[in-house]
Amino acid sequence: VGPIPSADMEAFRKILQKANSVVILTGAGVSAESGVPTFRGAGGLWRTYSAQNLATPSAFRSNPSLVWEFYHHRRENMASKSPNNAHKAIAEFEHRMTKEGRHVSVITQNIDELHQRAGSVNILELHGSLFKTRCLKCKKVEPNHDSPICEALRGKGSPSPNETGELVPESLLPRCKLTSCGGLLRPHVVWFHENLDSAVMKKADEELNSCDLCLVVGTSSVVYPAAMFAPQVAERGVPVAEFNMETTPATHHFGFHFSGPCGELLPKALA
Ligand code: BJW
Ligand code: ZN
Repeated sequence: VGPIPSADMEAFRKILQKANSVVILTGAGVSAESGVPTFRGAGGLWRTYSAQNLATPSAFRSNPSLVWEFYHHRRENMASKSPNNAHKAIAEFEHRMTKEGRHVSVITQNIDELHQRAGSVNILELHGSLFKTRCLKCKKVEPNHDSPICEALRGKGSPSPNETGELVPESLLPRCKLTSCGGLLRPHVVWFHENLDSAVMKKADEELNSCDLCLVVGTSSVVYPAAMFAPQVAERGVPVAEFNMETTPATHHFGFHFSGPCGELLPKALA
């Protein structure tokens, strides 16, 4: 256990003003103020299931209909959600830094595309996207913002724990549009026990190894490998600042901890 991190915003801002390459690592907490539920907070269950139950290859193998209903619900839910002041502050910060010839990258665990919608450009999606599909047969990855993603899922996916809807037959779930293929599609997201995309991991490593300041925003820092990124940066002696409502198992690695909602903290920290 390291020393107690500082909450001195002026000291943080002095470092920020001199930084040339900044990594902003984000998690579900950055979207909480947009009304997107976090995984381990209130509202983190869908029906009676947690991410650990549904976000796995074995859940999809044994019940692709149930898993597609879960992702369909989350895709449809995003239509009424918008980027909040935290996403906006991050995007504006990147644009300002870029104009000054300095570098910012966002490494996000989120799959909701709210950073893109806020205007961030250098984004690495560690866990994929709600709005991409991957074909199990031909492996093709495609952007997909259709609502609903297929007719058979229209009106399905209610999160109510009492919901006992009929399963959708596999032939009516989202299918590959290549006529020669027609394979079953899956969400292009990273489930538990799956490896992260090696190209994305390589770019994330490059950003983490070359940054001279790191912000870690709204993540519980319990899911690997993302959980070790910011502690690794701190290990190199680079300043790391955590923005979270709570402390996390990683807090003691960091020089700064700012406690509160990131929609309020980041506009001040990055102004
Ligand atoms: C606010 C706020 C506000 C709220 N302002 N803050 C040791 C080493 C390596 C791996 C493992 C290991 N032990 C176990 C593993 C395996 C596993 C793992 O890490 N499990 C842990 C639970 C222990 N990891 C994996 O399986 C990974 N793959 C892997 O390791 O491959 C190698 C391997 C191969 C074969 C066998 C075994 C290993 C893959 C992990 C993929 C995670 N995928 C998910 C689902 C993505 C798709 C989907 O969304 O459905 O990603 S799980 C879920 O958790 C999602 C999130 O991105 C991820 C992280 O959650 P996050 O973002 O931190 O959210 P919360 O809810 O946890 O926290 C929110 C935070 O915000 C809280 O701190 C709040 O306080 C805060 N907050 N409001 C500021 N307004
Ligand atoms: Zn295909």
